[in-house]
Amino acid sequence: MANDLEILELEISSENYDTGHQFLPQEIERHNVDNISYNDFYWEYMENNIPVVLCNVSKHWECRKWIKTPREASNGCHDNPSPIFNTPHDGTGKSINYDYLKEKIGNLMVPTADCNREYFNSHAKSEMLFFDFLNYWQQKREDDGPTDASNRDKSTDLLYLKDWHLKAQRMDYNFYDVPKHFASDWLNEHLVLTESDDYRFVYMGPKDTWTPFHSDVFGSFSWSTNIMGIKKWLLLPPGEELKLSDTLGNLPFSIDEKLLNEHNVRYYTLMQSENESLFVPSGWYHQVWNTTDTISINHNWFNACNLKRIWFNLSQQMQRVVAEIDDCRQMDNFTEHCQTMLRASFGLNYLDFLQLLQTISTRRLGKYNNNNTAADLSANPTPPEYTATTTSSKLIFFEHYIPNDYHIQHDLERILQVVELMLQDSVICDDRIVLYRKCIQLKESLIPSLSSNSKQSLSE
Ligand SMILES: O=C(O)CCC(=O)C(=O)O
Ligand SMILES: [Fe+2]
Repeated sequence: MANDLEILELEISSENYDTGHQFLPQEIERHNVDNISYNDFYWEYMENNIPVVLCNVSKHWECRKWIKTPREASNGCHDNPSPIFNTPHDGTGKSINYDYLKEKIGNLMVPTADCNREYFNSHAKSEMLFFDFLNYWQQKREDDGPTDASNRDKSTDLLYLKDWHLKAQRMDYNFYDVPKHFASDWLNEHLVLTESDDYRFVYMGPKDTWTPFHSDVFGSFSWSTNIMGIKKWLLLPPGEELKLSDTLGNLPFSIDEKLLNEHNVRYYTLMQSENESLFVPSGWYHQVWNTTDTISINHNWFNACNLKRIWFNLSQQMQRVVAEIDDCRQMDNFTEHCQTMLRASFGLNYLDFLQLLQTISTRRLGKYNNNNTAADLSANPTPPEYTATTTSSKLIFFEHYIPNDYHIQHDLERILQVVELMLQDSVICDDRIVLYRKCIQLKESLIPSLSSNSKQSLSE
């Protein structure tokens, strides 16, 4: 784990970057996490919306203790020394440390998906106790042995513990560190501050569990770090998925290379190993298979780089909602009704989005009034995580990172650009009372600070 008091600066600058081009690499590139700067990752991959793998990410994370190496597994630490139990499915001889997991986490309720059962274009979901899931997994290993996936029985359940908000449930358990490259995360910054649902997840799945074809919530980015095992990913650049849609515009539930080749789809195949983080850009459809027993941690998020895409998706979804209930336009509170439907279908409505932009800008505007540097903060550490009391003045992300001044200014500029777009939206223009006023207020709060800071940087 990183030193608790270590504060790192997230430094971006505008120099040497020709962004806005969509240059797709031959294959997904890999960088050692220590050899790619925050600035290079920011402009080359996040801003251009290109996938990349960062290697050696999780070597010091506490959650490495969730697995046992072959030496630990055979030195008598295991409760169950059966030979099959010690023949895991990842070919590396590693196995899951069930006892440690039970002791550290406790018997929480966890969400699971049955990968052998499709239910409304998803896998059938249920909840179970964590210990029951671990017992199921342990039993499955013993029953299956190192067999081939093709002759596996599809009529029994194949449970995948996924989308588990473990960090939110066990706030004091520091089992991982967000890599600095992924630390500009407005979604979780806002949600953790306001104590709302977050997008920080743990996944645990036996060999052959999988996630169907999808793109991520709101059109967000995701990062996924493998703690144990190997995942196979098929990833499609935005728009390529349309080649697979049927006459009604529906996309397939599941894909494979054969289907993609038949439809001339451009795609990437990636085998993601232990300790590697994949950056999944906005709007890239993907399907994922656990080719071995796998544990991973992931976040969904957005920031200045993909904010416009999120707004575009939100407004597009709003247009669909409005069209769906257009015959009720005369009813009282039509817009509010649409907002409720939007939140139900998209997970976010206009007010939620504005609220998020408000939090993000208030905290960054506050930074100008309380200009702490990384050195100040290391000498005088702040309380952990974002809590409701650390709002505007303490701009620290995930306990370790502070953005440089250029970063803050850039964030605010991008927010202003999106607010300008929002002010052209027909739903916002029609609702002069709430939404339009909020947009104007936000715009007015941003303009003085941005113009004075750009003047300041010009005179320097
Ligand atoms: O690992 C998985 O099963 C799915 C992960 C995923 O879809 C993502 O990180 O966006
Ligand atoms: Fe995903």
